[in-house]
Amino acid sequence: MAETAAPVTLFGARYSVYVRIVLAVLGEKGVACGLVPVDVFAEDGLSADYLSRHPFGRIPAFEHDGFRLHETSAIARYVDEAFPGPSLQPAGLRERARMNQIVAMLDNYAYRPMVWDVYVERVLRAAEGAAADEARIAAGLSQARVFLDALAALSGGSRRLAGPDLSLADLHAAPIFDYFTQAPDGAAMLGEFPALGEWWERLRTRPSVAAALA
Ligand SMILES: N[C@@H](CCC(=O)N[C@@H](CS)C(=O)NCC(=O)O)C(=O)O
Repeated sequence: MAETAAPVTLFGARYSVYVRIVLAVLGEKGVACGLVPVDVFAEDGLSADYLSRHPFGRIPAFEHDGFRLHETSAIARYVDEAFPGPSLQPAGLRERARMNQIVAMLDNYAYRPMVWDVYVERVLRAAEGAAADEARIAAGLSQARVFLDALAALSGGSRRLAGPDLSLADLHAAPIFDYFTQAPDGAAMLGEFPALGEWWERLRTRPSVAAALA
């Protein structure tokens, strides 16, 4: 049995969507963690020590009381179950399946188009003084619309994405929506989904989320 008071360490960088998801979950459970900086985009590559924690060379990696883990959704579920406080996973079988479905949709159909195709091309490229790839933005927006249509249908205007209570689905979505809505095209598209827009306004100021996104 893991010792919940044992130190929690996260390896990664604060700009990372996936690091931010884990920070939000830790914040929600009131768990302090140390963040060891790892820059996956460093020119000299990743250290052998880091690759022993994460053989796929992504961030984050996680350690608690000697237990090492990578893959954000596994880390999030572990943190939720290892530490006290309100559960971030619905008790009902089907509600929990719905939450897991939304998390998988975020990983597979939202992260790349909403963050890399829309945010990086529209916001980051401009900050770098580089030209945006408009075709990539258009393709990303088109995939984002499919995702938002599906998400709106599944969440059905409920207070949170997977029902009335905050869950891992909301915390998994937050950094992706934060980056997406920094692009004017992204914010305008979310405006076409009023229930999701209200959900996002409620979520973004929640202390655990605001701290993770800071
Ligand atoms: N499946 C991984 C994905 C993590 C991931 O893609 N992290 C990004 C940063 S947000 C990364 O490490 N990117 C580096 C790369 O793509 O080379 C997880 O769930 O943790």
